[in-house]
Amino acid sequence: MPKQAPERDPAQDDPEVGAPKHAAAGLPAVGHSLRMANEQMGARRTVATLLKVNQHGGFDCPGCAWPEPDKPHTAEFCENGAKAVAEEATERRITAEFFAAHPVAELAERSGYWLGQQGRLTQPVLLEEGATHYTPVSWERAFEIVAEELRALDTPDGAAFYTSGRTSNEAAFAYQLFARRLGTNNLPDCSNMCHESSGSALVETLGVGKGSVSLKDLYQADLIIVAGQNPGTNHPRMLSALERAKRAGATIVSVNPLPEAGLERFKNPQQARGLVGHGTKLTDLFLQIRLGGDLALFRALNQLILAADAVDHPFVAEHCHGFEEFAAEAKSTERSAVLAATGLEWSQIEQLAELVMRSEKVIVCWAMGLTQHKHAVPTIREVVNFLLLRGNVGRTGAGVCPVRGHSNVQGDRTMGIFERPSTAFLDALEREFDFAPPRHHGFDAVESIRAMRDGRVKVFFAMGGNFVAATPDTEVTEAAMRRCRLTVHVSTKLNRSHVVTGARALILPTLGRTDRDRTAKGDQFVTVEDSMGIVHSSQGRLRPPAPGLLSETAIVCRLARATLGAGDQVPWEEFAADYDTVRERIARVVPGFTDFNARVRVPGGFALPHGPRDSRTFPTATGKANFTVNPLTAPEVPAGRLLLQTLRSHDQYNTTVYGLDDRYRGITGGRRVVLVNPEDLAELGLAEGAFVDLVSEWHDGSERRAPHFKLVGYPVARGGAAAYYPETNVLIPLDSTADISNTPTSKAVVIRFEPDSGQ
Ligand SMILES: Nc1nc2c(c(=O)[nH]1)N[C@H]1C(S)=C(S)[C@@H](COP(=O)(O)OP(=O)(O)OC[C@H]3O[C@@H](n4cnc5c(=O)[nH]c(N)nc54)[C@H](O)[C@@H]3O)O[C@H]1N2
Ligand SMILES: Nc1nc2c(c(=O)[nH]1)N[C@H]1C(S)=C(S)[C@@H](COP(=O)(O)OP(=O)(O)OC[C@H]3O[C@@H](n4cnc5c(=O)[nH]c(N)nc54)[C@H](O)[C@@H]3O)O[C@H]1N2
Ligand SMILES: [Mo]
Repeated sequence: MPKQAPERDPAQDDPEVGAPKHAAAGLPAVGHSLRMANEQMGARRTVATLLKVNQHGGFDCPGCAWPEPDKPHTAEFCENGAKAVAEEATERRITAEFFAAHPVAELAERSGYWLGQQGRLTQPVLLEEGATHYTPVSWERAFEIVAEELRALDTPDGAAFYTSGRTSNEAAFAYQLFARRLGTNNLPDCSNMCHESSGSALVETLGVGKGSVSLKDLYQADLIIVAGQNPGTNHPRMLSALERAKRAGATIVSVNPLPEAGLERFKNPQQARGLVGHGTKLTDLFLQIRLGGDLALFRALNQLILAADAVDHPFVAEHCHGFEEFAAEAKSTERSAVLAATGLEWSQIEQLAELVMRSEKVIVCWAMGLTQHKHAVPTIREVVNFLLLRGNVGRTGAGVCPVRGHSNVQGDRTMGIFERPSTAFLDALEREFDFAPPRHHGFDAVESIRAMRDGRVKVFFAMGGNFVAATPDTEVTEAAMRRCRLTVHVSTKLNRSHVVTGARALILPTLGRTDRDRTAKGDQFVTVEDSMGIVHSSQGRLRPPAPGLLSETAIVCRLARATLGAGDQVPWEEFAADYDTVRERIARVVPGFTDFNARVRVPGGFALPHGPRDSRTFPTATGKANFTVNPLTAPEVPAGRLLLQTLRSHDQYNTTVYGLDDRYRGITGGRRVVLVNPEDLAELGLAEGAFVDLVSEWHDGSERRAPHFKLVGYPVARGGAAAYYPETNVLIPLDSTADISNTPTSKAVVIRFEPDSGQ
């Protein structure tokens, strides 16, 4: 039997600190995942569900976007995938009685962990203006209310339509079409806080904002550099791929301010030797870089490659643009600036440069450690320079590998969830559906918050996610949300964003990945695109948590009909009943999806075309791969201050907290910890174990405070600190964003410590 949700709300947690681990997965991971799954789902459902994860004909794991191998293992899931599944397939339910018993004001006092533990949402609920409680509402009435509020707007740009990256291709396509039929490109998404910097840098330099490698490339690489990523926790199945690459002879380098257990050693839970042995040593060279030092590191590598004339001249001559300007800048790189920015020894950088020059085929993988900095876009552009120099793009075993987060975040963007859609995409939409889509750009996530704060956006609609907990400057964001006329959340589980509401609010419960989706036309499946551009199907088999629950696609289509009227030319009813009809339209609008319905039915799916990878064609402004000039910058931190990065613990999925432990880092029973190098603590005259407030400082003189964090001495690179998100989002100023991509600088906030205010 599944366990009941906890009564107590452990909001004021009391973390304990033990020794960090040096290997990831293995038997403890298996035990841990099964225990959590069992608590939420009970034994029978656990077995039935976990065996269907990532299998051909099964459902796509709602965890991360790491691709599935051609021949999946019987249990192609990982500890954290199992937790993501258990979170969704839980047997716990939120019913009308729950909302009757808990006023919204009380729910707003609860922790996100407690809200998430209450179970699956089972019926639409409405918070009327001035009301204290959510009460049940019919689907028809719910759609009417949204339609009423949308029609009452002076301009369609008074609404914002957010998407979190779990939404299927079919739902995403229908959703963006609805927003554009209405007349707005206000389609912010979680990507704005995530890999937007990667997209910005890659589109400019290579012409495609996606990774250029497949799993096969990883298996064949000579050298894999993993920079700014913690796969042991966030992409555990990537460790199997790294292990396989390693066995085939690859060298692995990790670049990180933290020694992350998963990158040190891996005990593959799918193999006997992984369960009982010492596991495979993964990292050959660990560069413990300072926060934000990566641009300097790659600049220095490029300088060394140029100095040794180890450049792939034929590739550069034939396929690249801007080499001379880039080379002149790179050659001028000052060693002292590199050492200050990276905190590394020059000999370590030389060692990596030698590895690079000995390797035919090089891949760079990265995630949030690179994308969430002020200079994230130039940093990633410099990574591209680095790969182009030696012809490491469009060659087997080589390329760029931005590792995506949410399981369909890449697909959502392919489907047009973007506030700055391309002209080609809008033209195709116009041709297919015979209307004039809005051409002016919409708001991204940060701009949407500003617009809500200033009263320009009055209706906020979210397709999944947890907007107020995932975005920066929590107090500002929550106040902005409260200024809305109407806030609507399509969700599987209760979260913070549902209890920080506009004048009116709706929660619309929906089916998740694991649930059976049956319409009048029979069982439906959806499709997703993984981090490597493979599109495949996903079909849940579990009985939905309640009768009458609608899929995301059905919700969008019914809302569109209610808002746009029966005369609208888009066949919304047909879309909602038969997803093949949505896929037919996608095939005609989105490049690479020809014959979509047939090809996606082939087990394993199909790969989307990728010019740079497939044929070294670069659809950029110059028609070539662009070298770029990226002046060397690094974060500036005043004396007595540290640079804080906000990251994930092992027991969370973004804003969803599964538990209060961070096993690999040796933290148990709490989340309000801040990891600091013991030498920095000594210099600041602070003791490990003491409680402090974190106070962030911003250019305009404003300060933000996160009270009551336990100081943990930890081997982080000097000058930096690390603490978990979302507790620390309150510290990140709304205007502190990356140049060009406008991504919040979640990995770079200047802080100081003050005595615990005990709040
Ligand atoms: N279990 C689980 N899986 C997840 C998620 C989850 O929350 N839980 N989230 C999903 C999502 S949406 C995403 S985007 C991904 C996130 O995956 P990650 O990017 O791995 O997530 P973070 O915890 O933010 O870790 C950032 C890593 O970068 C390092 N880092 C920070 N700053 C720097 C820097 O300046 N330079 C370098 N070189 N390294 C740096 C940190 O020490 C840390 O190891 O994971 C996805 N998968
Ligand atoms: N400080 C700081 N802030 C960050 C980050 C950071 O590293 N540091 N990382 C950023 C990143 S990389 C990301 S991607 C964002 C994440 O931002 P979001 O995507 O907005 O947040 P999640 O926590 O992933 O959303 C979880 C919620 O999604 C809902 N949900 C789950 N499954 C489904 C489903 O199938 N359908 C629907 N409709 N709803 C579902 C549940 O209600 C759950 O509570 O946060 C960003 N914020
Ligand atoms: Mo993400």
